[in-house]
Amino acid sequence: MKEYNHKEIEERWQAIWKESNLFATEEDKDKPKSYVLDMFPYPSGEGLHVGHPKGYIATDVYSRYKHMNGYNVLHPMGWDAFGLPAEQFALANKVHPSIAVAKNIERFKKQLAKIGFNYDWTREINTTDPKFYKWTQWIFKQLFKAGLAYESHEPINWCPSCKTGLSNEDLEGEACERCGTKVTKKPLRQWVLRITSYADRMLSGLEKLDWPQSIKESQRNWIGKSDGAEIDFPLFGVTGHPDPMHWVTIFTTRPDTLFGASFIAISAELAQRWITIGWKCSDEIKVFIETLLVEATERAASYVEITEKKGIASGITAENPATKERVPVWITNYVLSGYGTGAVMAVPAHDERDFDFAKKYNLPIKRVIDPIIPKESSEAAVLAIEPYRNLTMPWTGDGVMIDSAQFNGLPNATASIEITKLIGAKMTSQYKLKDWIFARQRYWGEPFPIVFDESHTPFLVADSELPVKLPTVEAYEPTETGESPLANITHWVNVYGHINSEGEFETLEQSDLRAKLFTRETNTMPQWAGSSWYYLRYIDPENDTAIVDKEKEGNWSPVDFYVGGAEHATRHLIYARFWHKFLYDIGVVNYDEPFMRLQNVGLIMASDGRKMSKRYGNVVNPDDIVEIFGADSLRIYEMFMGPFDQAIAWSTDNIMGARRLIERVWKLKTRISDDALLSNDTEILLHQTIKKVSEDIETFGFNTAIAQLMIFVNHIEKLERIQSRTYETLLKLLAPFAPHVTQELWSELGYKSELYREVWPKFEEEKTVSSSMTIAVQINGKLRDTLVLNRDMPEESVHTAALASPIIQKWLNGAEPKKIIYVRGKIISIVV
Ligand code: ANZ
Repeated sequence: MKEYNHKEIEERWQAIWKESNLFATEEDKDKPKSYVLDMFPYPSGEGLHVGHPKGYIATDVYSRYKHMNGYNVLHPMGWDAFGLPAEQFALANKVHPSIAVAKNIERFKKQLAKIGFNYDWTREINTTDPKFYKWTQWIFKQLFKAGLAYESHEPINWCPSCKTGLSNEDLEGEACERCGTKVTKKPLRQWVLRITSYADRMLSGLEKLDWPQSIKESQRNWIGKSDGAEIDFPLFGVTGHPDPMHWVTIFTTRPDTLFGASFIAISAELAQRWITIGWKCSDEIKVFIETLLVEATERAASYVEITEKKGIASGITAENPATKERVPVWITNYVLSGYGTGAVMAVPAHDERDFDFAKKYNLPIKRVIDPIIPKESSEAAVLAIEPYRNLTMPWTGDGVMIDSAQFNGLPNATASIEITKLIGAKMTSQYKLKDWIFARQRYWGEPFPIVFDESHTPFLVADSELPVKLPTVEAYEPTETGESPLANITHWVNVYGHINSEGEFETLEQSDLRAKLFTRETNTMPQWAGSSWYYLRYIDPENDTAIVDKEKEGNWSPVDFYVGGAEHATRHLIYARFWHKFLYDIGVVNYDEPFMRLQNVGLIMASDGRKMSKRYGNVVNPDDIVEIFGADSLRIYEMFMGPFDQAIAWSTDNIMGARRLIERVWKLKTRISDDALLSNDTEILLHQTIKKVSEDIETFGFNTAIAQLMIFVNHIEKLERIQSRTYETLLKLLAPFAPHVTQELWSELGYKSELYREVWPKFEEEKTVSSSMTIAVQINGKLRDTLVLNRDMPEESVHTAALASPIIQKWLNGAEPKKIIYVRGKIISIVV
């Protein structure tokens, strides 16, 4: 028998498949579709390690399975190649980023090719290709036209090491997510996208998505919606002329505590604004406000929390709309200016921050909610409530209303609604989500389709001039100042042109009488831009007139199954959903969510338990594994390692297990025969195996699918002859996992066809359950024999069968049974 030579087999079939274009996407109108997508990689200079392909193998198995089940499959691949990592690699290696990227892509592709993926490479995309980023720029234009892109000069996160501004999503705590440097705040001119306009729809849209709960929860927390009310408190004693302010609006999530509000706390920024509109306060207050503002800036720059709450009474009072009582307005450092209205009704009895502040400045603390003590509570439980009752601690939980006029006795949740109604407060929501800082002061990104006139008014560049290409330059180091390196490239920055009838910029010859000087926007887009819509481009990668043809989009979208790292829970997956919803609103796409089902890939750790990284010298290169063990072994091993979404350490030893499974299947081919009979138990196990493998691939339970295949191989290995149909079914079931060796064996059986185009085996539910039962036979309490009988056999026949057994007859030795007890389906006990 020929030896299993993985190298020869894999290289040969890969060449055949490439030549015959086997994996070209089919668009057969009569078939259902399955769009299976990997999070596309950033082609790093380090190449792939064995952890990278885990997700790709999974989508490959899944999409092959779908194909064999009669689906049109779209399974594409591309490159997310803009951004800091590529630029830093290029700087370190003194090559231009475009050259580095091209090289790295070539290397990645070679590595991927060896693993035998069914990618349709004719649809490959690259975010740095001008033909691609033309459409990224086009989307920015639509956002701008819709009023969703605006310029801002607010202080933003600045990484002193990467020398660029960053969005909140780019931080890990207070540090730059890329390099770990603590970020500072720096005022910079920025483009910002109004992602907050989509906050509500991004929340409600989560409901219909088949995503891991943990990812949905991360998104909910990131969006951070708080429902509450805005309540106006009329102001008194505001000095200044003409009357500067008549009321202050506070945001609260707890209208139920209104009767317990004992002062109003406002931010220094709001106090400052009051001064600007005419409030005449004392110099002491002015100085205090100044101090708070300076401290706030310092804190923001170094990301420290407030250590000590501080405040000053403003001399103004505010009237509680429910009680008509007047309470003092304090200017404090603990109310944030960027959240809610920058003003709070302080309820020290029920809020910790207000409590601390009230204690420090001796302000009244008024309880309005009493904790509920269940009747049968222990003495200890009753005692535990004491500190809340005697005002040594704030009670922040639920309870029953007290000292709140007509609301007394109500549960506080009910009171919340009733009190809001009573005073006619406006129900509103606040979000933690901030608008998306959408500009980077770096070279390697998409240029903006924006020019400015001499008064710094921005104009969109006309579609006919897209893409605005990134100029090829020698030096592209970032600057200290926060100015993009593009700013120094004067021949690119300065452009002559005019504003056409549509209000957009078009270039003209300098000599043209209509031509005026404009300057290009020199920031570039963040690395998340291209990945926010790339999946649409695979559907129609060559389209020159639209980002995607809407009918084609309708045929393939949404992505049915998206697989990638859990670290994208809030960044990429928030941004892409935002853009997609916007594209839906402007009629570019047919459905308002991009990714219906999402699955996280668990990391493959190095055998030392750490992350695989060149830094630690613990990287395993898939090329080596493919060389020694074969791609099919690598594929089976990675799918068998453990539950798909869990992090598991690599073990080169364990790959032998996968290899052995293949070798055993390989050897079985000598035992197949056309006229071998299919025994009952083999048939049952076969149907069970088809069922289990199918269901497990659907649910990404690959490890248990392979375990089932192993059980099946164990079983048929014991047979002298294997029915060829059975062996063929085994090959089909194994094909998505080990496409090369199964194809080889398939063709050795004489088939000219591709297994990829074969029909996935079907199981019959009735045949997955055994029709027999195993009965233990005891004589006087001792096990003497076991019988395999038909499951439906009546009790009498079971008796007869037991007594007829030669072994039992021997043990009975002619004795007459006194009693026979039968426990259905289990045991028959004979007493003599
Ligand atoms: C009265 C009150 C009573 C409150 C009570 C809480 C408990 P989340 O859930 O994070 O949205 N708040 C409102 N704006 C603020 C600001 N700019 N800076 C600091 N605190 C602010 O928190 C909402 C609550 O935080 C609001 O509800 C308000 O205090 C405070 F027993 O109003 B509450």
